[in-house]
Amino acid sequence: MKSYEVNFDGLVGPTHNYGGLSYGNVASQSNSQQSSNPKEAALQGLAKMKALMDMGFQQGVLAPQERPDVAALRRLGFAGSDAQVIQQAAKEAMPLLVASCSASSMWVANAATVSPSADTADGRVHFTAANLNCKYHRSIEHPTTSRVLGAMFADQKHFAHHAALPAVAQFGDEGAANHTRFCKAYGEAGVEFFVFGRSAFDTRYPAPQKYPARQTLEASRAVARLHGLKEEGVVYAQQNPSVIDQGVFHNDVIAVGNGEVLFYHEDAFLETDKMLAELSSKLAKVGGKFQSVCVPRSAVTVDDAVRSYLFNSQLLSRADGSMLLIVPEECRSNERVWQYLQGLAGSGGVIREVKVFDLKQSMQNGGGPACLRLRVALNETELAAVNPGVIMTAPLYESLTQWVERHYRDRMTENDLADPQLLLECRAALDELTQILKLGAVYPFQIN
Ligand code: SUG
Repeated sequence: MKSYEVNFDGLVGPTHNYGGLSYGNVASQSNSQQSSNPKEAALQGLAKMKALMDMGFQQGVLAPQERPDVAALRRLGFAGSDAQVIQQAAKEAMPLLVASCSASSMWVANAATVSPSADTADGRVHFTAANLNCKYHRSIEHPTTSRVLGAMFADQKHFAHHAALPAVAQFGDEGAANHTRFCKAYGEAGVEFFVFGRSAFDTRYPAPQKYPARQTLEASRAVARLHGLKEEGVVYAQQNPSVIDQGVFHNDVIAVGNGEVLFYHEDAFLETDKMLAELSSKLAKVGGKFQSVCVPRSAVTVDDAVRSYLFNSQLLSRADGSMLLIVPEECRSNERVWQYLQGLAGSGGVIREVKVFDLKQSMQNGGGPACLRLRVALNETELAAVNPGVIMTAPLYESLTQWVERHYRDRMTENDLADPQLLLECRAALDELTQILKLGAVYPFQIN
């Protein structure tokens, strides 16, 4: 049976803004308070989805969340009408209003961890929504994420959904951003690679000194258990704490994998040789031949990687077995990175082509091409069971583009977030979106 990797990209929501909310994420911190352009952000994302679809890849779309999250503000004690809740928060606790307005759900690599049916004990595709509990503005995403994923992958014969892990830092879980799957073919059993930043219960593991390690070993192990993964199909590795301290807040900022290939920076992991050997032997047991492409620090520094998002790229398999790397424009503007990429594509190795996309609006908050997509490996039968409303087609691209043009503002600053009119605009837009994507009622304003 045919199988595919389907990339579901997060549609950027209408409140996209630079709130400076993510300590440890260099771009988020350094662009704090700049004015943003939500319309341009959404159109940049849609252009990437369209381009991948046009190249023949399977492409889907994941809806944004309801923001401002008035219900979240009410849970923090703000009361009255919706407009009063927003105005009171703006007056008394602007950072909480900003957090409740973040469009951070666009980075759907953090929406969930997904295990394809070939790896799981019950032969279904398993999803665990990420609790994202390191940052308040992200910790409020998972209830809606679960409803949206449930509406996209509704058929229980093929899809199993798990609620987010317990909402404490000891089970900090950032979803697929710290998870990669290696396989010979998408429909065959593979090796799932979980990368954690620290252990919550075992003091033998080192931890970063400056910035938080968002993913714990205990969270990764819990996800593997929930998904029914076999020990011989799983590898755990620790992120190098010193790169977290240099701004590598997720593993997908320093490594990316696809098929039998891991593309990574020399400084990305601890005990790299042991990890590579385990990946290689476990992949060999399921018939695969592991290959790694290491980028040496002499060619590209960790700082270059963080600034350019070289590794936050999409590594995609082409029909002839070679691979294509989708990188952000920032890679072309970094001389060392661009020189490295030219050499890589021309070296006769597995990565033959590099394509550049302008995702500046998202990049300025620390979200590159890979952050914007959630990968779901599906066989033909499973793909046919996905809600067809969320699969990208030329007509869907047209209607989403027009929807953005109709509903989005082209400028947003902190002051705009306090405008109660923004809430009405967003709700009107999202109500229409659920009809376009045929999701049913998924937002708090639609179900309460
Ligand atoms: O969680 N930025 C996101 C970026 C997530 C990128 N995802 C992956 N690497 N997979 C984060 O730090 C910034 C929001 C703000 O500051 O307004 C933010 O949430």
